[in-house]
Amino acid sequence: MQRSADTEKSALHPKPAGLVLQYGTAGFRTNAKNLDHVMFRMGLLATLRSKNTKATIGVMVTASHNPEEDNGVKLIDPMGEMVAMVWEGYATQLANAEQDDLLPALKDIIKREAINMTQEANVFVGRDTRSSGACLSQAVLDGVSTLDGHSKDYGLVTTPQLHYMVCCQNTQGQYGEATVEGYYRKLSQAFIRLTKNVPNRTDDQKHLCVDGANGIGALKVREMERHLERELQISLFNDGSSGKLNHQCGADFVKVQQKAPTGVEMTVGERCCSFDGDADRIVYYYSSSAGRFHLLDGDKIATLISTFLKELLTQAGLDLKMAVVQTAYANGSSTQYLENTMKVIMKCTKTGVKHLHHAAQEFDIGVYFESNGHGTVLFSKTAEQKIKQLAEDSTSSDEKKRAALLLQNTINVINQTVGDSISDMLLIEAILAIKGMTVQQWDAIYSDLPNRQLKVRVSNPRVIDTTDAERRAVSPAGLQEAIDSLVKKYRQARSFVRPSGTEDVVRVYAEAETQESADALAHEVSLAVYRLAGGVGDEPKPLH
Ligand code: NG1
Ligand code: ZN
Repeated sequence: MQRSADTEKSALHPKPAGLVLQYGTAGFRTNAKNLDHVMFRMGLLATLRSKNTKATIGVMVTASHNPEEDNGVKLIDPMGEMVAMVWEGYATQLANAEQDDLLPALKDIIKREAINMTQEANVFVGRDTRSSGACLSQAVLDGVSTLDGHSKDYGLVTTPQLHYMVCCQNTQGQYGEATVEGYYRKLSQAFIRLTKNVPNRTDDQKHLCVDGANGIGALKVREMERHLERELQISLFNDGSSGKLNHQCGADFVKVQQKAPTGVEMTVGERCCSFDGDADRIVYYYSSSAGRFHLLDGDKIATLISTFLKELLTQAGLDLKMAVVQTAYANGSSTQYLENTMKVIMKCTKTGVKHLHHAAQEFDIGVYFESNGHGTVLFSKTAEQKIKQLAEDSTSSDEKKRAALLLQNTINVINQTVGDSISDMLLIEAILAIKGMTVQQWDAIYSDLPNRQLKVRVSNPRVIDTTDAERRAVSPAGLQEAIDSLVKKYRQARSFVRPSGTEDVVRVYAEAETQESADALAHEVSLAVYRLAGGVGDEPKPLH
């Protein structure tokens, strides 16, 4: 951005004066009409990051589970992970610079990171199905070309697909081929290898209802289907042909409302799942004969996957350290079950995928899931090597070899870069097939404690400061004491509060022995927040 022509280009993507946005838990996210300048500037920033890392960087245009009118942008680092924390700071700085301050802001980043501007840059761009996506991703591409970076526009892809492409590109194809077809081939071949030899699998067992949230996941499931050779038979609902994105459907709706999405024809006992708007989350569910809705969220998914992996490790005789990483939102029953019955190493981190991802990297095998269904499994290089060696060892027993081969194909079905609805779906379907398990049997592994999530409006949510992976509040004064004494009133109760990283609210979580208790506790804690942390608007009302 030295030349006046470049300044002119940036003037084509002007910033509305005074608008302030924050690179939050999941990047920038707001109404699409306020994002053109942010996109252009993220194109500039991704180009700098690419020069800085000498690697390809990704820019995904999406607002995930939020309404169609919104949009957002996330930056992807070289190995397919979320962008490094300091660069989140640069992103905020750059997005908020007034028009005249843009050049100095860029120069500041270049200086601080000692970026060699003659270094080549390469940026991958993708977008979800939002109507604003085409224009906004063009703004990103304009930003990249302004700094003479190369770019590749993948067009409509899921968020995890773009993460995958970035990782493939930067590992020179070792992780896979950096094409959407390559992604389908790698995942579906692994899935077919996992399920093909499972005896007596009926068509009924191969059947799954998928709610595509009227988003990109639906399009991509359709494209992938022909690679699955009918080993998985999908009935796709909310495919975007008529309904509105994320409206009354999708993983977030199902998890938060604890009810079935509209538009899905569920028969009793049938296995169903919902993706979110950019296909990086998944939850499962079914309805029982009594008409009751049963949700299998990220905690149940982590339990199924880690149990399966632990059994395989035992059969293979491999001594690998496996852990499950959760957040404070994990249902207490899941933590209890994994820790005490399964004897798995448990970790709790702050909310936000990057925290879970980093914690999971510390183990040979790290299974991480947020309760909302975002998660994946990470395998260390050592783990992958040991598994490979065993699979190729001609002296090992049949049982060990079988376990090692299953582990190898499990690794290949997983998108290790980030949570991925499609990859997680294939993994879960394969595990259920191999274990000969119904969705009801999976659900019965443990029973969720009833819980409730509420939001409280306060003038500044940041007055709440937390510690211990967000499970305790250190400020404002008296709040934690108030929560502690409310929790004592109920059996098996737990509650915590934290400022949201994506909305201007305080989130309240409560769980207890009964739904009535969880609801009452959540309400009472909301009142404490309202009174002690500067509530605005009407006082929170009881739920019943
Ligand atoms: P916030 O708004 O910080 O609670 C929400 C989710 C996170 C994560 C991010 C990013 C809950 C309680 N919180 O964050 O888990 O997924 O959005 O999308 O589900
Ligand atoms: Zn998402």
